Amino acid sequence: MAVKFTQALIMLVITVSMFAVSMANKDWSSGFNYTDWWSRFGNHHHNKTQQQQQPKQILVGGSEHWHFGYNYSDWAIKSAPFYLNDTLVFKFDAPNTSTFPHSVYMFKDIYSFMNCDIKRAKMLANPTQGAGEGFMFVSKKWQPYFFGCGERNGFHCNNGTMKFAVMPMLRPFWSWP
Ligand SMILES: *[C@@H]1O[C@H](CO)[C@@H](O)[C@H](O)[C@H]1NC(C)=O
Ligand SMILES: *[C@@H]1O[C@H](CO)[C@@H](O)[C@H](O)[C@H]1NC(C)=O
Ligand SMILES: *[C@@H]1O[C@H](CO)[C@@H](O)[C@H](O)[C@H]1NC(C)=O
Ligand SMILES: *[C@@H]1O[C@H](CO)[C@@H](O)[C@H](O)[C@H]1NC(C)=O
Ligand SMILES: *[C@@H]1O[C@H](CO)[C@@H](O)[C@H](O)[C@H]1NC(C)=O
Ligand SMILES: *[C@@H]1O[C@H](CO)[C@@H](O)[C@H](O)[C@H]1NC(C)=O
Ligand SMILES: [Cu+2]
Repeated sequence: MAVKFTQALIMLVITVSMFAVSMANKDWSSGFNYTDWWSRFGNHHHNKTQQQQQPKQILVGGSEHWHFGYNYSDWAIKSAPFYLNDTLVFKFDAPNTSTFPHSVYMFKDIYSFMNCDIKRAKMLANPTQGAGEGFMFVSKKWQPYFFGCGERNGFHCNNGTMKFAVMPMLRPFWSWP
């Protein structure tokens, strides 16, 4: 009985110390060191962390690019959060005899977005501007953005799920340059 208890205790100590070693190897464990933690405000440490916080380029739809029938609202929810100054990249091939044209519009408000009311939207990219590197849009303002395809007078937007909204967030304050 006592022997088993000692064995169990030794196992526990070994397990805990292994855990402690693996904790020590992780960068985030330094978060418990308050001296270190405060220095994050000072901008001279944690270069790696700061690099991860730089604005990013986000390919709309991922490998799906920008096409009819992919659920971009779903994609946007799964790809959140988006941050200020992040770049959204819309890629769509220039139309030819076998492919349909697409475009990028920005709706003025949530109502025109919900109804895919192209008349109350501004064209950002015409059907040829998604070729090559794609069309790039930088979300510079802290406001919701409503995107949709403008082709077929809103049909791609309404029936092809080619629409999504993003609300860029402010970056965590300790990562400001
Ligand atoms: C806490 O972090 C500071 C700065 O990185 C370091 O100088 C100090 O030795 C650390 N203290 C402990 C207890 O690890
Ligand atoms: C941050 O890291 C990059 C490369 O990883 C390096 O070029 C740069 O000098 C570093 N900046 C600071 C302030 O350490
Ligand atoms: C697209 O995805 C959203 C969010 O997941 C969902 O609410 C919506 O019903 C989907 N639309 C279609 C047409 O499947
Ligand atoms: C976004 O970029 C602009 C100009 O490039 C800059 O003035 C602004 O401070 C940036 N905002 C954020 C939150 O990074
Ligand atoms: C039309 O464009 C698509 C996508 O770029 C390409 O795969 C296809 O071969 C093109 N078709 C014609 C007839 O040019
Ligand atoms: C396409 O969208 C319109 C407008 O929202 C709607 O009335 C129509 O039923 C939709 N058609 C299909 C096939 O989803
Ligand atoms: Cu389209």
